[in-house]
Amino acid sequence: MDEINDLAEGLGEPDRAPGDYLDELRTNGFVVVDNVLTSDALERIREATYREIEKQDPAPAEFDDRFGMPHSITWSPDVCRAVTHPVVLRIIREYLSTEDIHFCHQPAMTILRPTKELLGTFPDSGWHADYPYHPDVYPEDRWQDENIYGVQYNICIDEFRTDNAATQYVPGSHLVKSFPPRGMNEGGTRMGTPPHENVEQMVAPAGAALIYDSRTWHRACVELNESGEDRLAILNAVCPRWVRPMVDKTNGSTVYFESNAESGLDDLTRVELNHLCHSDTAPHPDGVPTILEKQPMPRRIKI
Ligand SMILES: O=C(O)CCC(=O)C(=O)O
Repeated sequence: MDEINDLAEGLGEPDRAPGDYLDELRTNGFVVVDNVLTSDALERIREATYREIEKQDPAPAEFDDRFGMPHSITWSPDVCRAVTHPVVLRIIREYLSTEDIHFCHQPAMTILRPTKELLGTFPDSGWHADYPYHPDVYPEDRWQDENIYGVQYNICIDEFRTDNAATQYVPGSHLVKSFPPRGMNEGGTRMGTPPHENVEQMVAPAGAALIYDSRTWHRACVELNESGEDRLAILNAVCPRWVRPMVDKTNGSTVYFESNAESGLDDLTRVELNHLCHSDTAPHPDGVPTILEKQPMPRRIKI
């Protein structure tokens, strides 16, 4: 894999060669790419995020919640540079076996609040695979395909630790090629106890990126944020460009182009961001499964 020399402001150079990360992702379906953002960039992203949170009326919940602050590519040039990190994108393009990738929603700054009422509880549900491996988009019987149609690219703005709700996941579950079994979403998650005996957490330093195969079973575990502090992360669902977006991205694109955000970016970041966030969906190639428009889910009838 090619070495990458030019890094935009605020981007760090990962310690290992890109091919090492790719090998680990291919072996485990998950890899932590260290040093994607410098500590200065992290601090600027935190400050920009809290400026946005302060503008919210009504104010978001302070505890037991995880919410998104939209339009981060408009209010933070560091987010623009982070989501276009050339080493991470090279790894993802190789893993998805295509140069032509895009984001299936606009980069999502998420704030996971500390727990209060949920402390010590075991809430039901939350286990899922990521886009496009959703039951209403890519039905279960078609997952036997050997190709891979999505990875998640999450950037840790704060350290991900076991005591601040680092994402729970089941190592190797992408190889099962199906949704998490229903039992995983019933009766709460007790790590180490069936059916959650193999659950681990995606622990990583601040400034690292988590890349995982979208078929991986995983869960946001707000009840485990005992740290008393927020845990910030930027989430991205990355797919080949022929995979239709998860949501309508046009409002995000309009807000971005109507702002002055582009003028603060270097050319490489601007062009890559336009491609990932604002380009049209490519035509469906031959020989790939149909990724459906979101389907209404059948209502569960209790007998
Ligand atoms: O924020 C988290 O810990 C979970 C993220 C997640 O579920 C996702 O990216 O799909």
